[in-house]
Amino acid sequence: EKFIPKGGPDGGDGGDGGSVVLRATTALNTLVDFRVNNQFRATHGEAGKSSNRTGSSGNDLEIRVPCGTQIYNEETNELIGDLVEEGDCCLVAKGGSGGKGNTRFKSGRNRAPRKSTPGTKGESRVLQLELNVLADVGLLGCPNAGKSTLIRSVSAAKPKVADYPFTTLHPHLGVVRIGDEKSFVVADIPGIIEGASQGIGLGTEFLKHLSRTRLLLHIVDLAETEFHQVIADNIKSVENELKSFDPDLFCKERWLVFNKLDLIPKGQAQSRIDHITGQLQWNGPVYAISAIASQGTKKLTHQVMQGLDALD
Ligand SMILES: Nc1nc2c(ncn2[C@@H]2O[C@H](COP(=O)(O)OP(=O)(O)OP(=O)(O)O)[C@@H](O)[C@H]2O)c(=O)[nH]1
Ligand SMILES: [Mg+2]
Repeated sequence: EKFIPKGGPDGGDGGDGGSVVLRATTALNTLVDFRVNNQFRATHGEAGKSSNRTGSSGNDLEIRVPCGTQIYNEETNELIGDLVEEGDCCLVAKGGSGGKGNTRFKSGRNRAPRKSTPGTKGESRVLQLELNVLADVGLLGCPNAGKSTLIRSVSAAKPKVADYPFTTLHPHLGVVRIGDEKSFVVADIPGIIEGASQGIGLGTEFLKHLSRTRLLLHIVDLAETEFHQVIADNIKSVENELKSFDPDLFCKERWLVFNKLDLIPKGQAQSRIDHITGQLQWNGPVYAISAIASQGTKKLTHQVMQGLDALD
């Protein structure tokens, strides 16, 4: 120690390195920022100082991610975090601990130890982030059934709508407001077809986005054909894809929503629906709407809100 005659060792401990933490926030809803900026490092701990002062610790680095982000260890594919709600966080790389200064090694015998131990290295990890859509209600159905048209008509979301199948390529979310106080979130996913679980069409990749919803609206184009059996079979094949993708999803509360009512000659809609549901032996809720004309959509969204409240 300087200036103190026969002063002993006075090297303080090194500070701990900062850790890297991911935290969920509702302020973000995509992971696109990580395409550009995807390497992060918390600050180092400072070296220990003289007069037995401990070096200051590094600051933790907090990275904000959207709610619904799942964090995987890229090497092992192990799920290491699942950030669902605002504020949920996950420590993904722990900072190293500071080394011990030479003061620690002072003893009766050794008054001037040269010894100190170095700090440990902080962890470094390669992660894969996946965003699972968090919605209350999922729209499900064949391509071209009118799912995107429905979400456009009941929310501010504006996914592409077009007169050809597989228009929607990515899930979209829309917030449906009921009165001033209530709302729910709907997810529009790409249509699925028979064989999707074997990779036909866009596959079932998107069905996983429905796994956390509480209610599924199965949208059906009632005007696709006059043949009830064909429509019933299409509904069945969507059900089969659901079942083979995930039996839990199949058991989830699901309502049938017949769409494109505006294209059905007056007075025929109910008997068509009765035939189809009869063929399916369907006992669940049934709605008939025209997404494009916003006919029946208000009733549907109000019932959905009530249904969600009841499921809570
Ligand atoms: N007449 C009529 N046409 C509709 C109605 N709803 C949707 N359509 C039309 O049906 C076509 C397909 O609608 P989309 O909303 O893109 O269907 P989708 O289910 O999202 O289709 P994918 O994204 O391919 O799965 C478009 O041409 C829509 O304008 C409706 O209520 N009445
Ligand atoms: Mg669509």
